[in-house]
Amino acid sequence: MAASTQSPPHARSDWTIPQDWDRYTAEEHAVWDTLFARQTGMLEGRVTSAFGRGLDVLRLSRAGIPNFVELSQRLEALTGWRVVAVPGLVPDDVFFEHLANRRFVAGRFIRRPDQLDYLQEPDVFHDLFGHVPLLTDPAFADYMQAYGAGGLRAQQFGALQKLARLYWYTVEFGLIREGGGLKLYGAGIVSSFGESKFALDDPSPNRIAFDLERVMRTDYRIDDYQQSYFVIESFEQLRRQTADVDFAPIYRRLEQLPVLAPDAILPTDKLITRGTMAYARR
Ligand code: HBI
Ligand code: FE
Repeated sequence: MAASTQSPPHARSDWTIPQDWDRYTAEEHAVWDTLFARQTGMLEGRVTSAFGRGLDVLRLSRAGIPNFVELSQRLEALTGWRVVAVPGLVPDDVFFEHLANRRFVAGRFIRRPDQLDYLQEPDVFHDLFGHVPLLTDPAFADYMQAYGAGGLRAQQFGALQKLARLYWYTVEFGLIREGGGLKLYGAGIVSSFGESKFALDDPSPNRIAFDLERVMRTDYRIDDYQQSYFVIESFEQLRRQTADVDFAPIYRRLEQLPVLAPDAILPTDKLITRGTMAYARR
């Protein structure tokens, strides 16, 4: 495997940096508190119960940006995961290597008060509030590790794009069926005020039952709300379909099939809601 890009001079060779928790300003902690209060309010009744349990057991709260060392102690006792700080986006192989070893990489910086709704790079609010609560769920925790291990292998098969689509439509933008309705679990949704309403309530997007190979064929948008969301039955389903599963035969099969547009609907899809695409076409 090709060696990844050299880490920046201020980072360690695995791209991690000290969080330097003492250096956050009062204004930065206040941004966390504002986002935390707004998002927990919005998510009431909309998010998977595993997320709320995660917030509770990790004692994530409206009391400033969490200290990664303290958070990691609680998390490690539950599922063996830790949280490490990185300067921003890291190369794919570095990212996968951390996940495969149960280390979740998180940005240390937080968005400015005038950027509460929009930012390009994942910040500490997206990474911690969005991703870390579900790492307390044993099945989801195993899925994330399997994803990292699978990523290292996908690079050898030239199948990174397929695996990235899986991450996008589950870890970042997934929905789950729970208690007779749909609930949110994807970190990109649960950390976004606008999308946490849109993904569940808006008539525009498709909501389709999750199918691993179907998802691996589906392109996605990174610059706007999704046109299709995929709905899992349980985190156990994700674990079962990825942990100790060899994706090589799947990648070979998918080579023969066309890539699907974000709004595509197949005759074989189990459609939960057919989207009007009104928002997407506006
Ligand atoms: N780096 N810090 C960080 N966070 C991510 O979510 C991330 C990354 N590097 C690569 C990456 N994600 C994705 O491209 C992979 O899922 C393919
Ligand atoms: Fe993310």
